[in-house]
Amino acid sequence: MTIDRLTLRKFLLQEEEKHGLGHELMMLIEDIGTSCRIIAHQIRNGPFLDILGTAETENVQGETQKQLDVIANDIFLSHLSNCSRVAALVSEEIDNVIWLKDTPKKGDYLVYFDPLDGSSNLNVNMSVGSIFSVVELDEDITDLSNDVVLIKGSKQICAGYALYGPSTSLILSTGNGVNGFTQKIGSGEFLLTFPDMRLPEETAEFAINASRFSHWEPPIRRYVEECLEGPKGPRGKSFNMRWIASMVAEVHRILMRGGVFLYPKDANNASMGGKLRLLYEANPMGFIIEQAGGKASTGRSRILDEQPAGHHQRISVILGSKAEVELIDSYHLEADG
Ligand code: P6P
Repeated sequence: MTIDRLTLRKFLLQEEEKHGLGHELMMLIEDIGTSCRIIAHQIRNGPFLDILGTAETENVQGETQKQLDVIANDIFLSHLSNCSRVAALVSEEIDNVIWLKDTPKKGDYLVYFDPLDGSSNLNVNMSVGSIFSVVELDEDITDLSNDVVLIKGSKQICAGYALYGPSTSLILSTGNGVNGFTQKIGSGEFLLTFPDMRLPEETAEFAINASRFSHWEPPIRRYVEECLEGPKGPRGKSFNMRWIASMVAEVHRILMRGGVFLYPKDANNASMGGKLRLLYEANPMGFIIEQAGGKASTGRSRILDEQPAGHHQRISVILGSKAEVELIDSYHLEADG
C-alpha cells in the first residue's frame, strides 16, 4: 500500500496556514532543501568525480578543507542568496560575514551554516551532514560589522540539518516541533516521513570521544565513569556508548531513539570553549533537540541563552534526553560548589 506523503512544499504551506511562516521563509527553506539535495548527489557520486580528497586549502578554523567542503559551501552560497530577505551569511568555511545587502533592514534574515559537517568521514563512506540556522535582524543595520550577526540561539526562527546517510534526511523546525523528511530516490523530492519527532526523556546511551578522557573536567569524568559501572554502579543499569565523529549523525540517532551527546570544553584549555561552534553547530542542534523535548546545555547554562562573542566562537556541548542532560548539569553544579 503506497502512503500519500506530504512533499516539503505542501508541508510548508500547511505550516504557513497554521503558524504564518511567511513566503520568504518558505522559499528560503526550499532553497536550503535544494542545496542539500545537490550536495547529496555530489557526495554519492564523489568517487566518480574525484572530489573526496583535500582541497589544499585551510578554513578559518585552520582545518584542511576537503574538496567537498568547498563545493558544499559554494552550493549553499549560490542558493541562499536567492531569497531577497537574506541580508547576511555566516559559513564555517569562510572567515568573514558575507553581506548580501548594503542596508539590511529589521526582519531580514541571517543564515548560519556548516555546509558539510564531519567531512573527515567522507573518504571512509561514513555519514556526514549540513547544518543550518536562521534568525531575523531585530533592527535596521548601518554598520556592516561582524558583530551584528552575534545573535543568541534563542532568537532562531528556523534550524535543522540534512543527514547524508543510507538515505538523505532533512530534519527541520520552525519553532513548532520537529519534522523529518526523506529524499525519495527517483523524484528527488523531500517527503514527510517522520512527523512530530520527540526524543525519549530517559536513555542508556551516550556519545563522547573517550580518547579525550584526560581533557575532561571532573563532572564529565564522574558522569562517564558512573555510566561505565553499569547495573552495580550508581546508575543501576547498563549503558551503551557510540561515537561516529559526525555530529549530525549522532544528533539524528539521539533524535530517533534517545541518548546524550557530549563534546565538553577542554579542561586544559578552557578559554577555547570547546571544539564545536556555537552559531552554526550548537545553536541549530540545540534548537532541534529542545523542540523535540530534549535539553541542550554547556553543562552550566542553556546553549541557546549564550551571547555569542564571535561568529566562529566554540562552546561546550551536552545535548539530548532531558533527564540525562539535567543529571550532567547537576554534577557541574556540585563540582562548582
Ligand atoms: P573528534 C566533525 O569534525 C566535528 O565537528 C563533529 O561533527 C563531530 O561530532 C566532532 O567534530 C568529532 O570530533 O574530536 O571526535 O574528531
